[in-house]
Amino acid sequence: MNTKKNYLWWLIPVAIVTTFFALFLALRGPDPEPLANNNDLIQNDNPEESGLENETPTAAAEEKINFILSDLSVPWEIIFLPDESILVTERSGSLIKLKDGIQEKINIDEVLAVGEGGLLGMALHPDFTNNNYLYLYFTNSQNGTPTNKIVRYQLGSDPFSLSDAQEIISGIPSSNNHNGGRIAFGPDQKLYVTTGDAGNSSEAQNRDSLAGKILRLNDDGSFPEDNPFLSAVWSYGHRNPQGLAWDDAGRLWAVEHGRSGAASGLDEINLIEAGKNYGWPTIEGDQSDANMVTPALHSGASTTWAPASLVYYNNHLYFGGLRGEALYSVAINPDGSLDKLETHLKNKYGRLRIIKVGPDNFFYLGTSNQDGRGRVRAGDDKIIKMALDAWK
Ligand SMILES: [Ca+2]
Repeated sequence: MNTKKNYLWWLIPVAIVTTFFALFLALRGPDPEPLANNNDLIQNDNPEESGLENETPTAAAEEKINFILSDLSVPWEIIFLPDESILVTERSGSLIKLKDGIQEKINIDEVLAVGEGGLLGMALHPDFTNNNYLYLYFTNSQNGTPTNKIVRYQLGSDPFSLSDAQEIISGIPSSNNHNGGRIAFGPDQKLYVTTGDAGNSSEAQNRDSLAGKILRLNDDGSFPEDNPFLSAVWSYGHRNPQGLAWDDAGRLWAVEHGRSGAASGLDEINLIEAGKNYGWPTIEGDQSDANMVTPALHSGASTTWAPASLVYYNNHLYFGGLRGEALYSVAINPDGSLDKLETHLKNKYGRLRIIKVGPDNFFYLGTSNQDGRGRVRAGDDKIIKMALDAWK
């Protein structure tokens, strides 16, 4: 009898603690929103720290999404440095570095940001680890005329700096619209460059003009001897290509904006081969010509993707759509043809310009809602880091 009584006495403090704990839980309310649902400037960039690696495939997709940068002005390109920092260009002329949650910024005074021009593409030299060469494509004023050029810099990390500016190519026609601007080193270690027709469509057919082309350069800006026309031109007849990617078979793919304005649509994905004519402005859509290449895939006359980037990953091409406000993907068939186009994240983040796959196997997307054509959302523009299956 005594033993039982002692036991009950011992239970009283336990009951009090339990009651207080229950009251505490009730008063505290639900758990705070996960990181992915707010737009704080810097969020947890590390999948281990953010717990992403512990998520099962059935976990809410939102938890696989982090906004790693926000309040940007038209981010145009993202690249990943060997030291795990991330560089972002803003069209207005700044280069941003993000490392361990810390942002640093360089303003490039020479940049002339008008219309679709400004600081656009960016690439690392294939031997960046040894030479620290960073290539930037931007619009500037040459004797009062807006012109696009590529400048190679030595990138310093401590302090974050650009030095030893070396002009690689200049005189690429610019105008309010159609400035091209994507640059990338290919598997052949050559620098490929997309240029727009700068609003003068006939120049795309003029092989002596740098407008409406895909160019191929040596790393110092000279043209390789095996280019098809003894010039920088690799392919021509382009309207405004803005995405370049190589697949595992070494084939070069490019996306370009089709006709715009009242008659929109007819955006293109092309398989790019040396010396070929991609038709603008002579043929569009399914039209053909003996000496011109019809696109591997196009959007049709009534749909506009406004494809603004391109990346190859796991046998698929992915590209961001501005007016389409979506991320698009298409599988490459074994015969090299393209499968059916798929649309993801439609209207979720607005206009999507950049898509990249990081060395961490996450997608990095950049919005473009501050470019004067979109509906600006809280925190725009943003860089969104996303697990590869986040939208599924
Ligand atoms: Ca074409």
